[in-house]
Amino acid sequence: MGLLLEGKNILVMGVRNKWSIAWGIAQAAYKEGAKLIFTYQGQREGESVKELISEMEGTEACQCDITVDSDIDRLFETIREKYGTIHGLVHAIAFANREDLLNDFVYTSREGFAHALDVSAYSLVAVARRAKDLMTQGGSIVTLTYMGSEKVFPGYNVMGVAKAALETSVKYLAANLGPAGIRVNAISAGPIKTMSARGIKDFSNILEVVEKKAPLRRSINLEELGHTALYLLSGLSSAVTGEVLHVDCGYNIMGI
Ligand code: NAD
Ligand code: IMJ
Repeated sequence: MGLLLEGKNILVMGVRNKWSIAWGIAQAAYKEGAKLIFTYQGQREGESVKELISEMEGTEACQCDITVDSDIDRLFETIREKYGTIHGLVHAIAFANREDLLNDFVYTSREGFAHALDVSAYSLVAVARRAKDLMTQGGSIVTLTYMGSEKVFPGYNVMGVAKAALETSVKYLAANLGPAGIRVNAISAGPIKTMSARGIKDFSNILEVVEKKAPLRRSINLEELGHTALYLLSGLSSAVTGEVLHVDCGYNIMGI
C-alpha cells in the first residue's frame, strides 16, 4: 500500500506549539505524504508555528483568527489561488474566558457563553462552509472534542456546552455535506497535557483518575490522536461520517 495521504492537501487549524493536538495530527499526516497548510491565531503563535514547520518541505502557514470573518475569507481565497483543491481539514480550536472555567457554571456571563460557543463551535460551521467549495473531489473534516460535552467535569463548564454544540454541528454538517462526498467527524480525546490543559486546576489529578479507571489503565498520547486522525482523513474511513470517536483508552465506557 502507498502512503495514506499522498497527493492530498490538508488544512490544519489550531497549532500553537509542539504539544498541540493539531501538531501531533500534522506530523502523522505529513509522514503519510500529505501537503499541509497551517493556520495560526496571531503573531505570537505565528512565530512558533513557522519554526515548527521549517523542516516540513512545501508547507506554509497563514494567520487566521477564527472569530474574524475577513480572516477566514482571506485564508480560503489564498488557498484557492495557490492550491485550488483541498481534501482534508483539521479543526483543533477551542477557547473560553478563563474566569468562566474558574467560576461556577451558573455565573457564566452572556458574553462569555457567546464567546466560547463562537470560537469553539460556530468556527467549525464557518470553516466547513468555505471548505466545501474547495473540496471538489470530496473530503474529510475532523474536529476535536471532549467528554465534558456528555458528563459534568469540574471546571469544564461552558466548554462542555460548547463541545455539545460542536458535536451536534458535526452531525448536521455531515448530513449537509455528505452528498458532496465530504465527511465530517469528531475525535473525543482523553485528557492530554497541552497549553489548553496546563494551568487547569487538578489536571494532574484528572490524569491520575483516568490512568486508574480507563480499561487500558493509562492516558493517551499525541501519536495515538495522530493515528486516529489519519484513519478519519484517509479513505480507510470512507463510510464513516457524523461520528464522534472516543480516543480515551476506553475511559468513557465505565460507570464507576
Ligand atoms: P492548544 O492550546 O495547543 O490548541 C488550541 C488552539 O486553539 C491554539 O492553537 C489556539 O491558538 C487556538 N485558538 C484559540 N482561539 C482561537 C481563535 N480565536 N482563532 C484561531 N485559533 C484559536 O490545545 P489542544 O489541547 O491541542 O486543543 C486542541 C483541541 O483539542 C481543542 O478543541 C480542545 O478542546 C481539544 N481537546 C483537548 C483535550 C486536552 O486534554 N488537551 C482533550 C480533548 C479535546
Ligand atoms: C479544561 C478546563 C477544565 C477541565 C478540563 C479542561 N479538562 C480537560 C480540559 C478535564 C481535559 C482540556 N480541554 C479538553 C479543553 O477543551 C480546554 C479548553 C480550554 C482551555 C483554556 C485554558 C486557558 C483559557 N481558556 C481556555 N479555554 C478553553 O484561558
